Amino acid sequence: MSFLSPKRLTKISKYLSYHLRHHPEALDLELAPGGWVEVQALLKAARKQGFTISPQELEIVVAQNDKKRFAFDPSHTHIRANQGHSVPIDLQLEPQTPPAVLYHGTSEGAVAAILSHGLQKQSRHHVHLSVSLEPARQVGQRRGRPRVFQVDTAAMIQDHHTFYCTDNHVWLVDSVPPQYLILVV
Ligand code: HQG
Repeated sequence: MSFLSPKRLTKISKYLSYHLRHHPEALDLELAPGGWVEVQALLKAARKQGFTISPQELEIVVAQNDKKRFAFDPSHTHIRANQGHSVPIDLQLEPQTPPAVLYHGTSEGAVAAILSHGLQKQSRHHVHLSVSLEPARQVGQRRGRPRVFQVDTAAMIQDHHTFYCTDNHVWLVDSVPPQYLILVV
């Protein structure tokens, strides 16, 4: 099997996001350091809950997911969400130097608060930033009229802020104070 319908891909992806990022306990799973769970344990727990995913389907979802949200370890015995967690886990990422600017997409309604207080991580582990404007615009339009901030990451690095990059090329930072932000869209 190498093809899944877009509907099935999305359904499995949402199921995995829910459990691997936010509610592993709903499947009686614990995330190991790095956010990893055993593939066999995940599939077994899902089946028990009435949501059967075949190992082949899981391989396809990891490979074809539109945002590369999930990853296997090299042996494909463990899986994790690359980012976006709300449960407390250490993703075991090394600090990295980002490009001189990054982008953050948000909704129109959040702009005033962001300009006063900066970008805060809310319920997730980090603030999410992208390397180009278009993905940020797409993130912003999930919640209404999109707005995009450009982040002066070069200045933030000079001021000793720490950045991480996930396997799917999302940049993460604890917060972005307002002085580093310019509204560009
Ligand atoms: C906003 C999805 C008021 C922030 C997406 C965002 C992304 C503030 C929201 C990924 C604020 C948090 C992450 C402040 C930040 N006052 N609002 N001071 N600071 N905000 O979902 O970045 O499909 O936690 O702008 O596509 O929207 O799940 O973060 O609007 O890639 O893989 O508070 O999640 O990817 O929302 O989205 P989120 P996000 P997935």
